[in-house]
Amino acid sequence: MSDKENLQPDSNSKTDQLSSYTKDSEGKNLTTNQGLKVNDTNNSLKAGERGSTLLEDFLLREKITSFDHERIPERIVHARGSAAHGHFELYKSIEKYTKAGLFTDTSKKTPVFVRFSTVAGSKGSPDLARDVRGFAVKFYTEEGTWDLVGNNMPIFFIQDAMKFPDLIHSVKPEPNNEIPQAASAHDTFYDFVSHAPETLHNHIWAMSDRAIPRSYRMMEGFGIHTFRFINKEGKSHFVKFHWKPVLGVHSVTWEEAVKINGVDADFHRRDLWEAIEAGQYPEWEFGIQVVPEEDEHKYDFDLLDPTKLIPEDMVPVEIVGKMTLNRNPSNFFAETEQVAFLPGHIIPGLDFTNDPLLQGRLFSYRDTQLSRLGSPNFHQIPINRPVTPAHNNQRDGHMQTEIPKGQTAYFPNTLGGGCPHLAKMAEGGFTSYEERIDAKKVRTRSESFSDHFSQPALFYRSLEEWEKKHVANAYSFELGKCNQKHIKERMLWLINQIDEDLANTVSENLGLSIPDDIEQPINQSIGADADVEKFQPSAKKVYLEKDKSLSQAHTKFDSIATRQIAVLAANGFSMDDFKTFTDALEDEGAVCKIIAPHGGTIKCDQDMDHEVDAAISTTESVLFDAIFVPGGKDSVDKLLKTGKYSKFISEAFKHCKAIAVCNEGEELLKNSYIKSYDDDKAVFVNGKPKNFIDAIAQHRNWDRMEAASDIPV
Ligand code: HDE
Repeated sequence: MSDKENLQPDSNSKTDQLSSYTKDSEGKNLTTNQGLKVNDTNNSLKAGERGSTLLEDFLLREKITSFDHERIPERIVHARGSAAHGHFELYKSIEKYTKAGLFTDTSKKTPVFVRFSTVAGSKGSPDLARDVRGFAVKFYTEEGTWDLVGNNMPIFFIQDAMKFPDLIHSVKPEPNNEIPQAASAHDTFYDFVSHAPETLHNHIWAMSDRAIPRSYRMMEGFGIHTFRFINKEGKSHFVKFHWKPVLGVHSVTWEEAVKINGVDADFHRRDLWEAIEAGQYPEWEFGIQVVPEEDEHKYDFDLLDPTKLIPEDMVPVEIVGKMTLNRNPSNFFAETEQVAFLPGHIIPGLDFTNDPLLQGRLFSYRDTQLSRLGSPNFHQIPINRPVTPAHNNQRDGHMQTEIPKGQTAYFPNTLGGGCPHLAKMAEGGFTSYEERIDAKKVRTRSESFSDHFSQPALFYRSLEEWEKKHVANAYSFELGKCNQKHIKERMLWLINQIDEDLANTVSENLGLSIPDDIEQPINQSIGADADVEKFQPSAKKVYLEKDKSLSQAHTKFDSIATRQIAVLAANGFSMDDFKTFTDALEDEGAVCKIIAPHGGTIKCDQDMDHEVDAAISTTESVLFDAIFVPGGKDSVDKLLKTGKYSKFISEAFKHCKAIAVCNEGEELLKNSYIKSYDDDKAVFVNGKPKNFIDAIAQHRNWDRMEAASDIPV
């Protein structure tokens, strides 16, 4: 602990608390950990100029020992992540459902720390892997810390925590050769998936565009499990939690994802960091789906089954608040790496349900912090400290940093005045919801969990044609990467249960036929002596034709804020064109970047210098949302001489992005691989900035997808 950082204008109880732990070395001497001022940190102590190093060298030993031990185990899942600070605000009290302070007092701003992640890859893996994204939120409330540890998909792969190690072992790199990194497209994963039909729902989401978000700022978050809200009267309601991004839900294409991973493996991390640094704070609205206890058995699916969502058309999401992320961490390791999320961290007004996946998580997360952070005192690490004081009789352990005073460390006591004393419920004391239980102890799965096909089929039916095509391509890619024919055939059979057209397309791409006479896939989620027939997947049901919320075609398309626009220009570009477009784009919050043949500066036709944001050799089309080419003969002639500009613009067209060109700028379009753009609704030749802006807000012109597919870049 040392010098106080200046409090920032957006400070809150958590950032104030953190500031007392931050240190700043500006203007300070270099010292040892004991505060001894160091005169030379470049040379070790030696027996003569060319002699051996002395054991006595305590400066060398301290420096090297610290270095030798600076790594901690990476998270076993969700190792790759990025995080930010912010706050949560409540729009309206929902005290009819919950007594939690953050949901009843609209004047409160609750500090949050949010970590986004991929699941399968290691800490250094690329951001654009096809994968589920973690969406973990730590609310530092006045009643204690609440961790909502969710994902960007509303369901999970498995129904029981007992299968989690199997699922993860199958998707991680194969144990004999540690291949492939951050990829599900391999035999062991599909061996598992094809034998565990409960995975199919989350799996089809992972094959959709949701698994390759454009930005962390443009993806939804879900608590997944059904939780309980408890109100002041002690009444319980079932609840599912949702985060809806204010910028809408948008993704890149698989082909872009593959390229982005090569060009900028930190694409999502950088995007989050830069948006916050630029003051373009990411925001999500917080929504709840509430189901009264009496309706627990009303649905065609079991609310306790984490492989099922509640369609929003059946139970609408009620928006009740908003989260804003407005501060980047000061230190990646201290905050983003050491933050410890535990689904078991809840507060009065919330409780768990018997979802068997959630129940297992309540054990796993505390346990994993012990090996990751090394001590049961991980809650004392600054980022993990609650903003309310913690008092109890837990003591000692590795790296204890607190000094509890007094003679007693037990309860009840008289010697310590009975302190710390218990809290009555009226004082905010937590009590578990008194759920009635009258059951046999059994190791089994509920039969109400056996419907594995209805919801993947609902998801697929709800998609637009372009989204369906992406799903078919993803299945074809992933299974195409598998070596074992019997695994691919099993998968084809299962996909066929979801949708026949989808299975036909994939089977054609794989060059395999869909087996109709394979042995019924035995659901292996049962014990060796269980009745096999009883546990087979039940027949597909259609209780809803489509649910709009499942398709990204129905998200928000009303903003171009934070969108990255590449301005292709060289010396002599038209300042009038440039100003007309970039002023309009920047007024709407877009970020325009000049991509020139070289770094430094370029001159416009009015002889003014303009800072270049990137030389063409250092950047790629896939990093941008749209392209603008101002006119100016000299400029365009230069661009035409560099082949990469043609690739740049062709690629943007292929990926269905908006393109605007002015005057001579059209030559770039004519000299690209684009065959025809006359009728394209997102290509503008001497068009109006307003129309270009509207097209960027649409994210992509998917109508172009087929026509652009033959572009060879
Ligand atoms: Fe996790 N999960 N998980 N998980 N999970 C971890 O905890 C685990 C599950 C999720 O940014 C680990 O601190 C089990 C569902 C996120 O730090 C570990 C089961 C959901 C993060 C763990 C699940 C998640 C984790 C690894 C099945 C969405 C990253 C490191 C019973 C609702 C949090 C750690 C962060 C991390 C176990 C299933 C989301 C090993 C046993 C379902 C976002 O404890």
